[in-house]
Amino acid sequence: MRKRIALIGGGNIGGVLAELAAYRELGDVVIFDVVEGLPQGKALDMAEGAPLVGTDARIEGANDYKDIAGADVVIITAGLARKPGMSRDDLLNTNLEIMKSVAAGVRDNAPDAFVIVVSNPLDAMVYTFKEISGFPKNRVVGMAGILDATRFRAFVAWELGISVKDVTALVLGGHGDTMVPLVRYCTVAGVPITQLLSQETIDAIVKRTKGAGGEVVGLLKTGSAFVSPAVSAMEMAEAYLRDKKRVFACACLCEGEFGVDGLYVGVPCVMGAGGVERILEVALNEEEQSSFDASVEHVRTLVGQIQL
Ligand code: TXD
Repeated sequence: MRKRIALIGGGNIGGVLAELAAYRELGDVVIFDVVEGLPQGKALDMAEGAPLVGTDARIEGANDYKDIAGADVVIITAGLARKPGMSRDDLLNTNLEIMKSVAAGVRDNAPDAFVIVVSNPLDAMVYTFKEISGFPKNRVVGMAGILDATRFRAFVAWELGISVKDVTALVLGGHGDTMVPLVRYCTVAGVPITQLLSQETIDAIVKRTKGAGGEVVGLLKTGSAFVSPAVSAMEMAEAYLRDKKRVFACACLCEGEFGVDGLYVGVPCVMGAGGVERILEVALNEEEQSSFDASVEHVRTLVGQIQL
């Protein structure tokens, strides 16, 4: 019996998610969107390509929440994306109203699902979903740090002319300009990058990582990054579906960890069949702690604007 993966939002990221999930045969896929025909058209197109890819996963489109019933995993990308000149926080008011309706729909139709929130502003949207759905904290997580760390890894690999597979990285805190790439914990096959790159180059990579989302928005002009976010969210979904005990930074509900209580913020966690199985509290030096605390305060201020 294949698992069932519901994608709430069938836009740029939702479409790539559907293709990844179905073509990797992670489960049967249902794409939900409010636009009539959009999820159905994308699903039909992908399903018609299945014979060449060799997947027997079912791919369906829906405009009614009853069609997500029984979903094991729900990935939420419903909401507006940035345009040039916008910050992620600028999306709060519009996407908050969307998330309220999405959270109710998922709560009422897929009450046992593991939920990955992608919509921006991420830390506020995942908090909103948790509050409205009432799902346990291990089954509600935000996709952010894994993407930011992946970008950091790519930039380091390109600079050194090495395989992207041999770079590891952690990016904590809020998903925005205050994110905290942990340079001290970034390695190339276990070798700290501080032994391989100058401080000037490292500083430039940190700066590019923080602005990476905006860099793509500025180039695309009509929307934001969608393939790397989709790949990142699918990595999380696969860790859950296949009980892989993966470790990456995600927006998790902290209840005392890292000195944070009652907020979703990017921290390292173990992800497996239990969802967010535990948060790994890594040691931060004074500078890292200060940057992390500042990022948490930014998230707290943003969440403080939410009227549920
Ligand atoms: O790292 C991260 N978390 C971010 C997240 C990385 C990149 C993009 N990030 C955010 O994801 C972005 O700022 C947006 O808030 C979401 C989705 O981005 P995407 O690029 O997929 O946006 P699209 O292409 O506009 O798709 C959004 C879809 C679109 O088809 C709408 O019709 C649909 O959402 N939508 C809804 N679906 C369900 N229910 C409701 N109410 C709804 N409203 C809009």
